[in-house]
Amino acid sequence: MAGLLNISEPNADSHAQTLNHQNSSDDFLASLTDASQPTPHKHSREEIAALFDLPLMDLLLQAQTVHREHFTANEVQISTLLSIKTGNCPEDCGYCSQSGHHRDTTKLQAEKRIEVDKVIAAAKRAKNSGSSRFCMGAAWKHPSAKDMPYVVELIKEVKALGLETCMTLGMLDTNQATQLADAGLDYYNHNLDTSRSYYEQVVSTRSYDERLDTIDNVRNSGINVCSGNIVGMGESRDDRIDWVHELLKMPKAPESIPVNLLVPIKGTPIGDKVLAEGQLSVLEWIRTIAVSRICCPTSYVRLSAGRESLSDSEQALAFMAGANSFFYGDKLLTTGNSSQSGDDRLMRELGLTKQFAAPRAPKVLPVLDAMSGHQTQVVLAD
Ligand code: SAM
Ligand code: DTB
Ligand code: SF4
Repeated sequence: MAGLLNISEPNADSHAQTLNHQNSSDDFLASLTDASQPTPHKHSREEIAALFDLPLMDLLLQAQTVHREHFTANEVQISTLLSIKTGNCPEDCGYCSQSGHHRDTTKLQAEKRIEVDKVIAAAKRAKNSGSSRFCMGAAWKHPSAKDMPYVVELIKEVKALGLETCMTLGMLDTNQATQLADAGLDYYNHNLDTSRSYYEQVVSTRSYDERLDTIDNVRNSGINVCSGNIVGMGESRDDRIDWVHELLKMPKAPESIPVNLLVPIKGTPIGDKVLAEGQLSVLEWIRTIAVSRICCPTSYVRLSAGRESLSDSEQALAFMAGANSFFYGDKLLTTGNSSQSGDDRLMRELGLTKQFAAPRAPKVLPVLDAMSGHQTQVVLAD
């Protein structure tokens, strides 16, 4: 039965669908968007694999159609990144320029925490350039007790500019997640990066379950979850399928899914291997975006690291695949990004418009007690 795939539909009465590559994209799409289904369709691993196997144009068509059912077409959310503490990270992530384990070979210049004023100045520039979200990243295993007042202050100050806030600071316990939520943090980025089975080829200083625990703590605190991957680290398609499946095993798919294309950094174990052996086809990254879009229809899917090396046409295909967010600004954390002027031109050529910021209110608000003249705090209900 060449060209035929069996796709089981777990939410329906055990009926199996047969998907013909040639002509049944519409039927399959209808099954994904059927309004009679009470809960969003959770794809099985077999279904995810079948999506990856589709002819590219069928996959892109489905992804773009699903995208338009849930989002305003041609509108993109844009975020600007800033590294607030760079390098000397105790973790040994094999792709990362910031790991202290690779510092002799990457020669990355480590930097201490950036002062609050400098972060605010960068956030103002991001806002003036049209970004709706400001993402702050720190090369920590986890924030220490003395880092918490600093990051809480950053969240409050950046929100006061009318920007959405995102942070990525490594592992968080429940108490830390609550503190960030109370300050009004909108998103927390914590990537699974790859499948559970490939994870040990990528990092040895922490476990996949520790990663999932932090994601749970973030979700339970009420902060939106941002969790994505890296494509092109030498993982197989099965690993990419397993990664999508992990997102669907969560109680709720992440609200934001950054799909990074590996930036191979000289001096990192994975970067050196990929530079020697060759990079994965960009089309496989585009497939991963499309499958993420179809399986997580209400999540923002973000073009993340790796855009600098891509042509306009490759990026256009990624938007066709359902991506609706990207990092804006000339720098990511330690590596370059597509230039802002180049991105403005590309958005004009593609007819894309920027989404406005919608930051959530902080849960804890400072108020002045009129009787005593002292500042106090009120905790807002959810
Ligand atoms: N230390 C925090 C952590 O690991 O969660 C936050 C910063 S870390 C740099 C954020 C993410 O950037 C990583 O999880 C990884 O997915 C991505 N990243 C880092 N280096 C990359 C590279 N060379 N190419 C592509 N993505 C990369
Ligand atoms: C994510 O998934 N990608 C961004 C953001 N989250 C923090 C980081 C990309 C980093 C790329 C390598 C660098 O600039 O160091
Ligand atoms: Fe540290 Fe994050 Fe880089 Fe891993 S990815 S080495 S945790 S900064």
